[in-house]
Amino acid sequence: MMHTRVVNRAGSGAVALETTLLLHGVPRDQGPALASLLASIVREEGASPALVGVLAGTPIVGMTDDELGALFDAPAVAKANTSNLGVLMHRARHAATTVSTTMELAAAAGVRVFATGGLGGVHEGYGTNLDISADLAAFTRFPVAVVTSGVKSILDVVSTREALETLGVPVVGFRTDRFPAFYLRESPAGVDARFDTVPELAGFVASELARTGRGVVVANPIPREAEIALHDWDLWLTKARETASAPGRDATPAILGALHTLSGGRTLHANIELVKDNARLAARLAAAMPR
Ligand code: PSU
Ligand code: MN
Repeated sequence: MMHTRVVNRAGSGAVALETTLLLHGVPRDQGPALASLLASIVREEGASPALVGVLAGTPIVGMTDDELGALFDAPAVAKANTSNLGVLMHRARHAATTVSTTMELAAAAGVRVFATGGLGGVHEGYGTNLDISADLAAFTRFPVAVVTSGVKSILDVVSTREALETLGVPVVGFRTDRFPAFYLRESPAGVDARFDTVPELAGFVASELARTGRGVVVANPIPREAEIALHDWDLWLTKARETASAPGRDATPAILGALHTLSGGRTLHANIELVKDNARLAARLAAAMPR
């Protein structure tokens, strides 16, 4: 039973957007501009953007520019997944929402479509501890379609795909048969089904959300012209793993940050291009969804 009360400013045909990507995924000074860019892309496609975050303990679906500004002005903004969201609300803290909590709050507001960059997942087990993102389990609980460029290539992509299968999460590809890996268009893993048109995708997503009350992964590969070459990627990832390591919730932001520096901004450019493309597809999906 769900009782999360949210300030709900979502319009019809809303597309949820997350705040962790903006506050912890790109350099701080680029977050506000990226937020307005994503919002304008969503509007261009005839849908309405709903930025999700937590302001002084209050979850908001459809943050205003001022509310987002307050998050950017705050000295430290926690990263909320489904495990710590309740405590952050209870303590009246600011928080940025990840995929799992953006899904949770979007579902509470009746928003069915959400655009992100890449899902969290199963981290590489290179001699360290088990680390599996709360993003995966969120799909078993919240009826939201998440448009994503697959899972971040910093993860064990094939194991993450297997974990989604174990959890019974439908993974569909938009114009692809392969499960994408964020900076890379393809991975060795596949999808459950391929959809080539937005109306067909919208028809499936609407009926699947209603049928199961659970989420759907809509995998949308990074645009070809923004893809990172495999050779560069391997080199940067090896170096990033040597320089950046952080425990728990800090792991993903630390390694993304290191990659952006090591690659001279090329991974950041790719990240922004894939998020823009996901916002565009999510908006087209939301606009085409039957009620
Ligand atoms: N997509 C991006 N950049 C990001 C994220 C997604 O392009 O920073 C965030 C999402 O909020 C996702 C989180 O939920 O990374 C995963 O964090 P973790 O591995 O700690 O679960
Ligand atoms: Mn983790």
